[in-house]
Amino acid sequence: MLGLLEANIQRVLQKPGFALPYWDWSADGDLGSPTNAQIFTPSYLGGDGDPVTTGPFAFSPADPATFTVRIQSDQSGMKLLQTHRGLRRSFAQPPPFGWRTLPTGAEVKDTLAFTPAGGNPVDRYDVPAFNSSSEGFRDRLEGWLPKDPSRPVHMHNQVHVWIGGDMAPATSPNDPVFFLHHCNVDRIWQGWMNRYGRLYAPDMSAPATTYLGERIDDPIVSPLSTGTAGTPATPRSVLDMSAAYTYDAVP
Ligand SMILES: [Cu+2]
Repeated sequence: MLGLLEANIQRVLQKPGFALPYWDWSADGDLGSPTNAQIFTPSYLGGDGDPVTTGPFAFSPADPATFTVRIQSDQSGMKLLQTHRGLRRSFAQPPPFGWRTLPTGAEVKDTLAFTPAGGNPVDRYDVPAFNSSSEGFRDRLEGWLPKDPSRPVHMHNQVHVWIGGDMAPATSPNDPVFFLHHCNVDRIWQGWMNRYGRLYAPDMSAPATTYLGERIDDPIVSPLSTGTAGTPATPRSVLDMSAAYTYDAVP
């Protein structure tokens, strides 16, 4: 999905060299007070508020071209509703619905170094039942693990929750910072693959009744996802993106 967005921005700008930037949120987590991070100044993505009032995504009702949110999820996250309003952010809210800080560089290192005991090398990536309780790199990076009642989310999830507002529900791509966040998640994944290899699970032996669309050679379930030749992307086809892009630095 990030590649599709990047390709469309390249087309609209007529700049084939345009690349989505990543936001290394752990560098701001290391600041201790990430509310003051440069990325949230008016010259970059603006600050927080309901609505956001600074930066390029500020809401100004008198301006017909102002940035607006048009779709939001309901409380359950299961239903999409129409709306017409400014972008919402609410930095550093208290737990359990918010989080005071961003993940740190030390936590990125811990996530990369995490090695489950025993098993096959691929078990480092993910293990059955491939859900939010599966001990492996995927759940660590997504931020479902380690399970800790006093600190329910980590890493990727923690960034969504720290920003809050529109970054919290399933419609979080409403906030442009979403894309910079997810480019960084992919960058950390690249750092992990540099260490351990291009490992992925589940493979095709996992039952399609439960895992169709998630197995290594399944087409990724999205009407929009296409590979480079117009064929559906699969997890295997996106394990090595070096033909499309590389990073200036990986953790
Ligand atoms: Cu996310």
